[in-house]
Amino acid sequence: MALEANYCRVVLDQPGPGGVGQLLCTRRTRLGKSGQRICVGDRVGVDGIDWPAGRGAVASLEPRHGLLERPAVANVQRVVVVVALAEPAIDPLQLTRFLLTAECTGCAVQLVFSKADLVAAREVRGWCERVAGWGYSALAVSNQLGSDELLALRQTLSLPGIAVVCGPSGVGKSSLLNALAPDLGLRVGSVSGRLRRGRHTTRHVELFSLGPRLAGAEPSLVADSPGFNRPELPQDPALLAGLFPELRSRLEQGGCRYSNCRHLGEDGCAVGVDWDRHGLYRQCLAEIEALWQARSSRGKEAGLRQRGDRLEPLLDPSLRRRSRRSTRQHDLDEAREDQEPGSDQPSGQPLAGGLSKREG
Ligand SMILES: Nc1nc2c(ncn2[C@@H]2O[C@H](COP(=O)(O)OP(=O)(O)OP(=O)(O)O)[C@@H](O)[C@H]2O)c(=O)[nH]1
Ligand SMILES: [Mg+2]
Ligand SMILES: [Zn+2]
Repeated sequence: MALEANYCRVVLDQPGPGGVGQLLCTRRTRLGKSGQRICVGDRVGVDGIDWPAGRGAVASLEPRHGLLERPAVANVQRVVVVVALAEPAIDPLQLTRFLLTAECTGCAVQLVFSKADLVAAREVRGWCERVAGWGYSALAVSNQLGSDELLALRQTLSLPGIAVVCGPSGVGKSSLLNALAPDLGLRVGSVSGRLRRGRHTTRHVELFSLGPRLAGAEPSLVADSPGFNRPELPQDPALLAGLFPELRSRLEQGGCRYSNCRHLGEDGCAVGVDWDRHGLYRQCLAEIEALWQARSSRGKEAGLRQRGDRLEPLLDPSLRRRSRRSTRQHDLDEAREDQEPGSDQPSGQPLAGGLSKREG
């Protein structure tokens, strides 16, 4: 549920002796040694439990699906991106960067405009229409006005599974959760300065349960998270277009002439340049490509080459031969083709426990 200094707060599937429902746990060192980082949202195995003291130790980590990188939350089912219509004002590039981080998980993304009470209804409508063109059906809410939109958001957050609320500091993420569940009593801070930015009031990610937990049912949990201003972009330039819903739908309808099309107005591009976020897409692509090139030229100096988001040893072409692994795969394929039809093993299912759905 939360990471607090050196402790993990773990909620139990079934209450233990004496009705203990939560444990404060340390982490077994072998978890760290095997490179396993525990995130809020992970399902873990606990041992060494001292029931009266409510203490234990996290000993194992279950495979996860859907990891949101920042804020780091595992097993995410929905990402709610919140930006304020005013105080602080919307920055379309920053909003796009948050949306891209959310899209990287492959989960459902809900965009919320907060502080609707601070701007004219016309402006609210304008933004909702604009992002509809990006492929998002946004909810415009205010913590001061009870509204159908707030109820719709409550419904989205009450679905089973984990939802994460993220966005810049000061947009009212904690205020929104307080409006939906006053019992939470989350700390809220004022905005300050010329840009009316937040002051990083929420300091860590924490999961809360919305509504009563029904026996046997998957609980609906929502994470409040600390605001930050500049989400990282994905590393691989080839992934970028697929993270813009308005491009994704056009690319699915009919592809560009070249499979490595950058969608910057090339001949035979199915997308063209006549779309609202084209300038933002171009800007993001330039940033990712520059970092990609810097990484791969640094890699080349060190005798490495970029492959996916990994660096691997660069081989002199004259020395290149088929790797042992691909040789083995080739032999396996040949053996399989020799088998009688119908005697095939079922083909490999994608493994659970990959980083994020889209990467998996
Ligand atoms: N006018 C107006 N102010 C709001 C609304 N929601 C939040 N605020 C104010 O915005 C400020 C920031 O609210 P928080 O809920 O702390 O914002 P946050 O997004 O959780 O910020 P961090 O925890 O720093 O990431 C507070 O002064 C709130 O009172 C709203 O709907 N309308
Ligand atoms: Mg907050
Ligand atoms: Zn194209």
